[in-house]
Amino acid sequence: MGKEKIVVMGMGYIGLPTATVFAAAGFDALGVDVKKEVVNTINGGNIHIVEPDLDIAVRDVVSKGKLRASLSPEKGDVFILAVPTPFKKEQGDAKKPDIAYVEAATEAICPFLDEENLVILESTSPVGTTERVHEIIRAKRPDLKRVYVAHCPERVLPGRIMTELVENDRIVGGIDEASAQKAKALYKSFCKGEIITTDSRTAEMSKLVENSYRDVNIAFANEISVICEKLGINVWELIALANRHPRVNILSPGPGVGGHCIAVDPWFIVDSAPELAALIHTARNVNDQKPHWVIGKVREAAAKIGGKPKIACLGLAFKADIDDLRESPSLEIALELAHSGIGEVLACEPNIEETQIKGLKLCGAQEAVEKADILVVLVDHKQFKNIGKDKTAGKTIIDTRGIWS
Ligand code: SAJ
Repeated sequence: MGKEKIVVMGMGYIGLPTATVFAAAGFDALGVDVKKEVVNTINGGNIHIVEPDLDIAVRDVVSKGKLRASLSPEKGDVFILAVPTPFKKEQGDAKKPDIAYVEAATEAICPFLDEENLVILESTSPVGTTERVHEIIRAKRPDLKRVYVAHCPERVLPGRIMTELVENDRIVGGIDEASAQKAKALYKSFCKGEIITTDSRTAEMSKLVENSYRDVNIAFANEISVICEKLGINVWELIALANRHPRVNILSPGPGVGGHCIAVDPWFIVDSAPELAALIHTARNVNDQKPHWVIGKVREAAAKIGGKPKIACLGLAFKADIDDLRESPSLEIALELAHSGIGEVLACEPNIEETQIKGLKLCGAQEAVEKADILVVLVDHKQFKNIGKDKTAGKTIIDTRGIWS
């Protein structure tokens, strides 16, 4: 495939790095976003998200004129949809996927499509969404005889995006064989991993299953941790021992599951086969319950101490050594404790420079640990691992990540 023009819809955690690696591979990339400030930031050679090495790569391709950002699409050879696929904010137990952004982005590119263009859906999507993209294109552009459509789900880990984009294997699912092959040839331009082709529904399900597999296994660890607490067993020692078995590999319990992927994607499977997805559904509920269990533990500890104890919430991000607060159970716990009035919350997030988050005043780790009566470890940030036992002596410790256990 020659060096063509690529239009990427959505300049978020996936769209921007993807447009950037294509631009670095020699393509002319246009990044489209609905937010003017995002477009301006990128055109200035800067980035609006925190991700190692992305800033250097963006500055480079923007300065060479290989990546531009715009509020609206243009004609191109390849169109990549990298927009959010959240669930609907409805009350109730099970949650429904919301593919409105995918539909809107597809409609937005339709006027710019030409014969033989390739359209790729990268957003994590419920099974059937790629076919829906194809349907919209056919309805809006009946004049086009041949447009190739494929799904190529992203699988990169936040914090390692620039490495994993290039090195991970990729699954490419076409609405037909020719679409899959065309998409495979495209990703070969920068992807060092193996590119495996299938149909679009299998590719969609594969991505959902990968994240659900992790969710179910974390739920197992979380359930074990709650049972161990009741039985007076140190769960971290227990897991280390059980993992000595050659075919056992229990993951780590925590305060709950956060981020925008693992806590969301399993619902897409539950929604598509509610009566068949009992395990996946239960795992979601187990992980969603864990923050409430942690809050209960803090309440018990506070009641034992009496009065209004000082409670240090160590870490607010959804996982270690990042600044991402999306769907973070740690932030949920800290906010709930602050609102409950059971004590004074000293919240601490070393990866964030702001002094306040959602009304929660932030302080340094040292100050929080020194002043607090109760230390709640919510994230296993490296800064907390180094806090010595002498600093925590005599305090009540609720260590949800096992860094001091
Ligand atoms: N967590 C635990 N215990 C563990 C592992 C994780 O409690 O043993 C928690 C974390 O603290 C965090 C959440 O789970 O709150 C998710 O963290 P993660 O590091 O497992 O995954 P994400 O959400 O950062 O990225 C995942 C990855 N998927 C898989 O590993 C199967 C990534 O490869 C995907 O590309 C990404 O979701 C995505 O975009 O879908």
